[in-house]
Amino acid sequence: SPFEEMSIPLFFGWFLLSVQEKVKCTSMDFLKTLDTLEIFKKHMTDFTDKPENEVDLEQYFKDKGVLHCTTKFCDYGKAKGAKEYAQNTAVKDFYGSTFELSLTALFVTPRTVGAKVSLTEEQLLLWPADAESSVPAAASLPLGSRAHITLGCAEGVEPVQTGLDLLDISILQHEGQKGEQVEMELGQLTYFGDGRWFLSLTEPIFVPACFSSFYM
Ligand code: 2AM
Repeated sequence: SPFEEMSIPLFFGWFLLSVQEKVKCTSMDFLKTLDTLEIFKKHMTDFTDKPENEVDLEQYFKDKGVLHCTTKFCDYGKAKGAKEYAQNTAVKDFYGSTFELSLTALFVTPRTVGAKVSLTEEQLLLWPADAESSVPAAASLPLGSRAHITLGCAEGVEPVQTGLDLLDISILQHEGQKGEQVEMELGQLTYFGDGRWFLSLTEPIFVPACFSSFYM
């Protein structure tokens, strides 16, 4: 019935608790530093066709609201596998539970800025089996490789792009590409070409998050 359809949310995911502002500040600080680095300025044309101007990454990316790590995009039941996911035992058992997410990297592309989330074995129980393999080039990556928090999107870019950008970078890392590397205070920054920047955090950022769903 149409009423059953309505009980499936837009998406399931982990919603950050109490640390929303702290993580947003960390992201802003990273962007503020990144766009002042010589190595970034050298590759600035990835972000602007007017290289005589400076790029202000804090302005370039727009806030996308409440910080979360999507597990399953359900589109109110219309997405492939949505009903099966909503009925999964782990999903039902863990609904409303609090977890600790480990943010292990920050990444930037001309489209998105995000944080990579490294999932534990238990957290992987909530991860859909096809999250990576639905992107053919990413099918050989380990389960959970797409897990991320969208921190911002460029004008006109939808947040679904953040996970695709992370997969794109992860494929290069999986192939053993080294990129151009520089040290930053928070860890090692790598430039992979085409505006793709990846900061591997020396100390992961641990954040409390509630497994729940979003309807509106
Ligand atoms: P995000 O997980 O990268 O932030 C609502 O649109 C939420 O669902 C956003 O958080 C968004 O991206 C995610 N989302 C939208 N479409 C998606 C899709 N096709 N696959 C996976 N996640 C999607």
